[in-house]
Amino acid sequence: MTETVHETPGTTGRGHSRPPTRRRQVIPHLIAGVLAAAIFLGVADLISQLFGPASSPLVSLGSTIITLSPSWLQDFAISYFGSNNKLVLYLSMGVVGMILAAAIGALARRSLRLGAILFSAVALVLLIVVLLRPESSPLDVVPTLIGAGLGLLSLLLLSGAATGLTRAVAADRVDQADPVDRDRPARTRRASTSRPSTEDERAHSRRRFLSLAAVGTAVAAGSITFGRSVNAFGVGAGEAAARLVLPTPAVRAPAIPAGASVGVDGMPPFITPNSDFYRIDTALVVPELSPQDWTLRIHGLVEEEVTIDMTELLDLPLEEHHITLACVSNPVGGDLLGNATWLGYPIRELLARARPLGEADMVLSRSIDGWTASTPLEVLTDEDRACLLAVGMNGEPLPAQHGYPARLVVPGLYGYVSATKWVTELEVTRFDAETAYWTDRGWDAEGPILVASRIDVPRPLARVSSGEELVVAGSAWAQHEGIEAVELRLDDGEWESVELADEVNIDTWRQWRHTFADVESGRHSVSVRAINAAGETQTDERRDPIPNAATGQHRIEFSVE
Ligand SMILES: Nc1nc2c(c(=O)[nH]1)N[C@H]1C(S)=C(S)[C@@H](COP(=O)(O)O)O[C@H]1N2
Ligand SMILES: [Mo]
Repeated sequence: MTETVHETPGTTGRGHSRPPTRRRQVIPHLIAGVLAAAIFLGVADLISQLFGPASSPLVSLGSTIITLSPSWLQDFAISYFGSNNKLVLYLSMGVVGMILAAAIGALARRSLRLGAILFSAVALVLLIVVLLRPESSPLDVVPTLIGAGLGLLSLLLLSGAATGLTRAVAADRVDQADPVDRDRPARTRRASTSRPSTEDERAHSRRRFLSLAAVGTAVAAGSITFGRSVNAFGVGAGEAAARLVLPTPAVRAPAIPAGASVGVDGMPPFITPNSDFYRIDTALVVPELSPQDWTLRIHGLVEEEVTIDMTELLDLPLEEHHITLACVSNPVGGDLLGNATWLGYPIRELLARARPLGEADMVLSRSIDGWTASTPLEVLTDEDRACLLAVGMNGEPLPAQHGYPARLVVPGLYGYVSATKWVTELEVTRFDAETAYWTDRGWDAEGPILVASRIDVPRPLARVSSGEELVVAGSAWAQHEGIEAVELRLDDGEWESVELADEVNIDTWRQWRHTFADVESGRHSVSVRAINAAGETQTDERRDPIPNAATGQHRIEFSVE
């Protein structure tokens, strides 16, 4: 690789001569850059499975982006992409990464050394990102080093082959079709004054580039497919089930009565299956915590520090409760909430063992990956509230994404201030002494759930046949307060009270339905509002989720034809 690419014909700055050709000539170099980057990140992501999650440059970069993102961006990602927000993050990283890699490939065409230096600089930045992760250890640089080495080698090989390819093609074209180019300085004429390449030589350089690119594509695709990042999306519920055997509950939750569902097609089931349960957290890779290694430490403003392990926890009289979890970032009409039967031990009992001091007013729960939530002590010690240290969800051990092996579930508070997954620590403290992850990013420190409701049927913009009855159905929730009534309004008409499904308890959502007879043909809208057991009506004032939940009434449009 002695000649740099700008010395070859057809690539010097004659803007008018053959732009389409020049553009085509750059393509193999763009491919070289993208493949080299894909091999780098893919191989590192694959090897990272032998080390901790932070050892994958993709994971560490993604986690760093999440930590450094301004609050509005995180809020936007959660509200608009919901449980898919991590997929969107990876895809955006992929697009930006590809553009950067293609640019490095294009530069490597001008100067292979420059390309290699830029590639190494990016690798160095990623090494630093890996090292700066709180959960990484020095050994975690190994996958990035190996990946970067292979990526750099690929860049050199592929760029070299791409140069060979474009030179062979260009040399012919210059000699045969572009006499004007002959008056360029001698240095750049070298290739054009040489004899035209033979058909054989051209075929050879094409084969060389294509076979290298094919091998590169296979390595990149294979390592990405079996790498850590892709597999992090596939962690299922079944896997955890095999690793922990739940005891029989000492207190069973009452069976769900048939009347808890309104029985309308298109309504979500009253109990959300684990596989459909929304997932929101800052963990790009689900923390892996084995039940044998798990402990929960209760400390801080307590008379006695308490630590409990999984064997002890499973020996305690566990209780089952139906509780609907909700995310503060849920937009009006959104689906960032789910209802499950949780199995766990009352947190109040564990706190009673530690005996909080009189000045304490908050519990800062912390997960294995350092995320924190601030929950009022008063809520956690409430005799009438099933605040759980949960190990089971709908009859199974917690799925990995939902906090395996143990998490908190608190009726009546949004998840961000209470539902710590992979929980390992409860620090008894004060609101004026410490703040939690989202509080530091502008969200309310306490986060009680507001009364809310949603129309599930018909879907927005549905077409309903005239002559049939119009059935409208949905969900309403005001956890730990209870739903008193739900009202609907067709177009700008009067609010009408609708039929409620049976109340299972005040901690779960409640389904409702209504039938409108004789709705005229044409476009219509229907709005919903709920009233909680304290008599508060869901406001129609629209407000963003930050700092303590979106407000406004869900309204959908549909047409009768
Ligand atoms: N460790 C940890 N726990 C967490 C979070 C998190 O980012 N990290 N997010 C919280 C938020 S914002 C919500 S809404 C709930 C969601 O729980 P789920 O993913 O099981 O539905 O988990 C909470 N627990
Ligand atoms: Mo949330």
